[in-house]
Amino acid sequence: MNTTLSPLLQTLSQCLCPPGEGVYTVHTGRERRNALQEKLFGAAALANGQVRQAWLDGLQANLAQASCAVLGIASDCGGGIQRGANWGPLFLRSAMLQAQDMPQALDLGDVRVIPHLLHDKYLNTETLAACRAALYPTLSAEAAADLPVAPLSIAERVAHDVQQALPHLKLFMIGGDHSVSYPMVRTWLAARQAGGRAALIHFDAHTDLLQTRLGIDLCFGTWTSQIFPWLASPQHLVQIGIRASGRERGHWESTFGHVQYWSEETRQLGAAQQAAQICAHLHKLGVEEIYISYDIDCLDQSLAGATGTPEDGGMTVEESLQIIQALCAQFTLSGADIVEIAPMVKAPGVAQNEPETTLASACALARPMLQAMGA
Ligand SMILES: [Mn+2]
Repeated sequence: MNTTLSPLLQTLSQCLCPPGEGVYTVHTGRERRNALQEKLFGAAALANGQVRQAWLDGLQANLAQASCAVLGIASDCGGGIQRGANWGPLFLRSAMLQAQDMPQALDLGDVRVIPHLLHDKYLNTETLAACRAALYPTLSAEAAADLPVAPLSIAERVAHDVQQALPHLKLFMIGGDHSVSYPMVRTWLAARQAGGRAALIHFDAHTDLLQTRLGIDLCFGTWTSQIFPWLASPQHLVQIGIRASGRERGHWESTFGHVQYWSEETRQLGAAQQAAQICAHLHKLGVEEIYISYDIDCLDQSLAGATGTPEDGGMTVEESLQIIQALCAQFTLSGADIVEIAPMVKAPGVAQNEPETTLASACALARPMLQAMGA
């Protein structure tokens, strides 16, 4: 065993669980989890209760060589209109395993999620102690004292420790409501010391630029505004696909000083032209490396109805792919996520064939991103 990875493997074994277990369940929904784990670890491991050991063995054997890894964050505690994105990691993984031409990356597993928690900073001492005792029962209170308990805090610890031990390992995260992108992007940027070479590309129907929502500064509607302090300049954030906003584009751009491309503009301009414009903007800033955060509601609701806030007038999969492929050809994609897939949600008046339509769209978007990250 590679002993330099021992501390990281310990963090992962404490903070994560096997793929599909991020939604904590004793009974309800078990069959979906079992179907995924049977595909990943085999029927014998499942029947003999050896999934956890098989998962840990796989991490130990493959972590040092992997160039890209999948991480699930099955938390929708940061959502607020219609929950259900907690099932995104399980369903999208199953769809990706079924898609024949999907590149397969090492699966780190899921963040352990207490579904009532968001971030440790919102918790009092008693709750922190009680949740540490629940998540880390074999450790003394002293030994568990610095371990995180809420999903965003656990994700931040995992992303940080992965980055420290394996700086070349690129993470592809599956959410989760959009708040789960915050710890991933923040860690990704911190590792690059807010250098001017790193930019965040945010695909979404919504700006997610509120500074707080009902007093909460880390949630699906605010996470992007909280990223600004970590960017080299506001220009290092590019938002694409925006259309459902209480304010005009000019309001957001003048408030924050970044660039937005609304979906209407992309449609008029054409995706190829739009991609060229975005790439030119990034080249001018000296950007070399990008993180793509893709909220599935960037797509038109006919292509992604299984999500909390579907919107019409959105991008097509092909338009998105043209832009993603152009970006990946000209810049190093070193982190990415796809969030807000809520497979149990069926918005009224949206596509009939759900969640299959949304999952097929998400697979098509994930494919080039995983390829670009070396999966
Ligand atoms: Mn979003």
